[in-house]
Amino acid sequence: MTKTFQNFIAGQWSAPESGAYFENRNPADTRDLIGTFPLSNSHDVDAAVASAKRGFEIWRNTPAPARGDVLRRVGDLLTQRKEEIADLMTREMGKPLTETRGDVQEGIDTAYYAATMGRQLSGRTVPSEMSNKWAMSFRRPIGVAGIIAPFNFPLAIPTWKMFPALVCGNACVFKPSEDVPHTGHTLVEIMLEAGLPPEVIQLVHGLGADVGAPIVSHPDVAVVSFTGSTQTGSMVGETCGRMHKRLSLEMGGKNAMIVMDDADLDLALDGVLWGAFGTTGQRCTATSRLILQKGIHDNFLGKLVERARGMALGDGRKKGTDVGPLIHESSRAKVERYIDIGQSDGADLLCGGRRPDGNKFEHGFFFEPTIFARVEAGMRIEQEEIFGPVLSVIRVSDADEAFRVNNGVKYGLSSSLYTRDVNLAFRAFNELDNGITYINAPTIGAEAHLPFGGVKQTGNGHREGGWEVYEFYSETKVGYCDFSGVLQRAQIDNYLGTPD
Ligand code: UN1
Repeated sequence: MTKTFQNFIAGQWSAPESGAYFENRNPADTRDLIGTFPLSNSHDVDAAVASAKRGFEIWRNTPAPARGDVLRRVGDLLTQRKEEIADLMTREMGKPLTETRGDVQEGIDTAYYAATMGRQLSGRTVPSEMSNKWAMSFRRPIGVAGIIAPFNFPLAIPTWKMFPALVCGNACVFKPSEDVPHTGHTLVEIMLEAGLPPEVIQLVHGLGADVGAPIVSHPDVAVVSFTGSTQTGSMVGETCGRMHKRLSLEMGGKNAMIVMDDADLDLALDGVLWGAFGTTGQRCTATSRLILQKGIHDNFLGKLVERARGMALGDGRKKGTDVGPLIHESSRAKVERYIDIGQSDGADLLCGGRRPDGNKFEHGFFFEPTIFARVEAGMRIEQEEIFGPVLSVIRVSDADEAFRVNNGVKYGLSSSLYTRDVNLAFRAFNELDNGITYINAPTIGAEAHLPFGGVKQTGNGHREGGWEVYEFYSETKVGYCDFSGVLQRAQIDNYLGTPD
């Protein structure tokens, strides 16, 4: 019997207003139906936001260390259920169990970090210009936060967004990606079990146009956090700009790994395979460009193609699988369009570029790890985000050219440089236009307690993770207390330093 899941609105598991549901199927085998989930609409969003406003009133008055304690219990429950969650996540999303375990672990780390932040939401106390007067800043919660999450990190990314929002005292209206609703459901179940007051979290399943858009434009949603495509991010940004909402955007990437002639090539080889084909290339931090210095170009490329050909495609729940399926037929069709574009623009297809043969792949959205060589800076496969297992290799003469190529795209999430030259490594930190630069490690692998985000069209200046995100989810307030008992004018109105 197919299981039917519900929204969690106003403290109850409830059916959507429409009465309609969508199917959630396993991308490795679409015969496997995981369950049906609500196709919600703006009526459900309205009910969720109204309830979240009530939840906010309770939660904002709960001391931050106590809010942090709830997150600590969330971390404990995620730890207990790690294997089970990893399994259900692989079933609905496709990446191998080794990766979904990592995804859960990122959520656990984020929970424990958030728990400690409940005791560290600090402001500053500074001297006043006047005697017998205090001046200080502190942080207040904002209100109802709209949380719109992508499919590729079904657990970690919602936790990046919601845990800091909650520790700061906000209530959340959460829309998981319609591709991974089971993970979203499980996360909310755990948050409730950990003791989060029910109206502080609302779960609304459904499609972007029906649920995401009404969350973003709801006048009582004060702050929005969105991870997804740059195209959708622009729409979210327009609405939030018009309505003067606080907004954090995490969008596309076209991340490059640079390998210099002096690099440890075996290390770089392991790095690029993991960076390019891990999560089937569906990370915003994925390595989608490989910039090779001319001295090692041919040798490195030869070894890389051999290793890529040897990667095991398959069901992520089976032992030995290196690369799972893509999330959708439409994602695979997009990858295929880019294979055509790459070839007609004159790049050399060295391996992959096709669906794998064989019965075991018949019912899933599999695609072979693909490498294009002779890619020129400026080609579409070098500029545009493909979000699949496609790596474009560019040959360069020296570090200056490599850095120029790295910076010559509209995105700026992460970059990576393999070298033994410490001077060049520090130049890279300065000169590569990305939010994150790795030395001797691939473009993926951001840690939960450091700020995560990118420059240019990857983001809008905010960061997730680390200490910075706590500023995003809270408002600075300044308090002055004058205990002199007389009217003291501020320095600007009473300046002693200049003669009349
Ligand atoms: C993403 O790709 O959407 O850096 C997030 C990493 C992860 C997070 C990636 N920790 O690979």
